[in-house]
Amino acid sequence: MKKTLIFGASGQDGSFLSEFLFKQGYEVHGMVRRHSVAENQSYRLNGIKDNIQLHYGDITDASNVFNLINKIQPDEIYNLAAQSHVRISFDMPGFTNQVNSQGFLNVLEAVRCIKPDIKIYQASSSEMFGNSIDADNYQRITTPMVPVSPYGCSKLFSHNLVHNYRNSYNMFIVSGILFNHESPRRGTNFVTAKVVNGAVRIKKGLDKTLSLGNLDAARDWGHSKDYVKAMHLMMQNESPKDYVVSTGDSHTIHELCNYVFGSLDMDYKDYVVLDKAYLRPEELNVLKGDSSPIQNDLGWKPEYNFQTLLDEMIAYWTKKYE
Ligand code: G4F
Repeated sequence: MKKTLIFGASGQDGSFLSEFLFKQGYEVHGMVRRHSVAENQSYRLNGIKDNIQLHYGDITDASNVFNLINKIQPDEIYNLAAQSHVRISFDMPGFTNQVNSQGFLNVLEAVRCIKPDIKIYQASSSEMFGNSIDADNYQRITTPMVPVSPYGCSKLFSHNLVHNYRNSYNMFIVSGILFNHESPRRGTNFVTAKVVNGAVRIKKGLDKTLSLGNLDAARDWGHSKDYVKAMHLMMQNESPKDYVVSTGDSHTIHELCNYVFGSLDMDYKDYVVLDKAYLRPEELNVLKGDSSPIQNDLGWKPEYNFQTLLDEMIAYWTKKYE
């Protein structure tokens, strides 16, 4: 039985990946941070709590990371631990860097010293591209990476470490450049879940308006369930290779609001108000990824599209308020 250790197991992706790997026959271990409200620590893992071994820890604690890897001796490590909110990274650049950059370095150093043949997946991000875009309006692995947020900069540091450690020590490390991916498990301070939750609350008479920031930005949104399968496929590749994971379909926040409010028989223009607090000092304007290499090489294909993803989220939040 293969053993896996997931850093960031209690997040959206960590919880879907835990379920997926357990079904694939893995012994699944997850590191979770201590939270003062115990229920908030691992509620996304409720569906798999009997089949995952959870360990308290924090990726910024090098000795903790070392001891855990040494104890478990996993075959595969997935690093999904992050301060993952781009706007908040402007408020907390130091913490973002500690978790997203130093944290990954702690994992790499521990693996290099303990068992360098452990395979490592690093959760990289389309935020690393910043406002670079190819002439055909897609971002791909060769598009220059010029991040526009402390979050993007911290992810680029770790993306570069993937290549540095792969080349220096012949380790199997892959970087998955994932575009935005959502689900009913998405936190409500990310725009898809915020819009869906907000629209449902307005429909139910619980709120009157929804405050948002920049409505002109465009994102390539996929489903987290599809994207964790891509992570696993990349780890089964013959040799380590980085891939872009995306749908290739991009929509503005206006279009997102239009679809969600429209599905609930409302016009978003009657309810959405602009609040400067949600604007970013520097914005990434358009994301649209070319995932043809992972589709051609590894046979990955997303099952969800923009509409089916949002339909699932709308159904989830509607039921939650019943
Ligand atoms: O949902 P978001 O906060 O996601 P963002 O910044 O694109 O980052 C997500 O995707 C990255 C991959 O590219 C991940 F690496 C990262 O961890 C995260 O998962 O914002 C999406 C867009 C932005 O342009 C933002 O300015 O929505 C715009 N927006 C407009 N009003 C808003 C709001 N975003 C949030 N969070 N809240 C608003 O009120």
